[in-house]
Amino acid sequence: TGAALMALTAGAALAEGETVGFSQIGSESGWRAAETTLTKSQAEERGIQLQFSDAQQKQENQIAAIRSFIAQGVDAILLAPVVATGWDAVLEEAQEAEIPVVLLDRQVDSSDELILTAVGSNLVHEGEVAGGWLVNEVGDRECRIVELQGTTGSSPAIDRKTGFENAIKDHVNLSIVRSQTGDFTRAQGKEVMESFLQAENGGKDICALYAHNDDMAVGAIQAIKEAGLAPGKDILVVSIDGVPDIFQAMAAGEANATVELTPNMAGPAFDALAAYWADGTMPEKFIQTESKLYTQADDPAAEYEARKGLGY
Ligand code: GZL
Repeated sequence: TGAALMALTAGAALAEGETVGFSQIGSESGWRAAETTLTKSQAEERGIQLQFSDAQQKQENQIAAIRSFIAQGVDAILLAPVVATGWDAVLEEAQEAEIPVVLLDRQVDSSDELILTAVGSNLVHEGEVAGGWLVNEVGDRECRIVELQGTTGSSPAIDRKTGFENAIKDHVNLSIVRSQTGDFTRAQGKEVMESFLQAENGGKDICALYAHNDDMAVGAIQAIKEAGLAPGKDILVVSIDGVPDIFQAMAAGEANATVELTPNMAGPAFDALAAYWADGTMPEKFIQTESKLYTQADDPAAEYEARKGLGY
């Protein structure tokens, strides 16, 4: 919850003088911006020198940044991998240089021998929670669903789709009739939703939108309104992240449910690194953050207040 996020610095393990390179995907969503803000503030709190690189959502820029961190001889590398494949070579180079790599918020297909640990949510579970909410909400009613997928080839796009499909597979009245990537951004979420609305009888044949993140849902909500329909009523809206703007939409009755993803991935990452630097303590290979469902019944206006200004 918002309060938990505010307790970030409680018990922050110090690591005076260490230098960490952070290869961040970009700033494609409000959630990503919050993760960057919190990583920088956590580094500050702990006396860590952070070298920050924004890859503009391009894997080649991330690989170049990691190589430059290796050349600099940093004490650790944080990597939020834009896609799941293509990391073996550069992760082997980091291992050769004996620089520990910690993954944030997304997974890679490479062997986990090549990373110190990965901090993130159970992405399949998030999709299952979102799908489970919709199953309960519609009951036996026929429900044609459109899906806005995250960045193609990213672990959240793959796993959130799997989880949602797991949740609805035994309910023949629910079906995904259109599914396309909106690349986790508001602009593309709006654009793709406009095409879904046109293709589905002006949106009259759409019962629900499942968006892999809130930013695409917020863009889609705009498109639904411009099509003369009521988001949250004519078309149910369920998404993932828990950014302030989705709570604002919920409070206005324009969105129905979100699965919260904490943007504080750096806290657990820096804690694991502090222990590793101190005495070689090896963390678990996956440090899971919690996923919590919020609906209109959970005082969305208060949740908005608790999160706004946290760097989203
Ligand atoms: C999920 C994370 C996703 C967020 C999006 O762990 O990688 O990336 O859900 C962001 O908002 O673009």
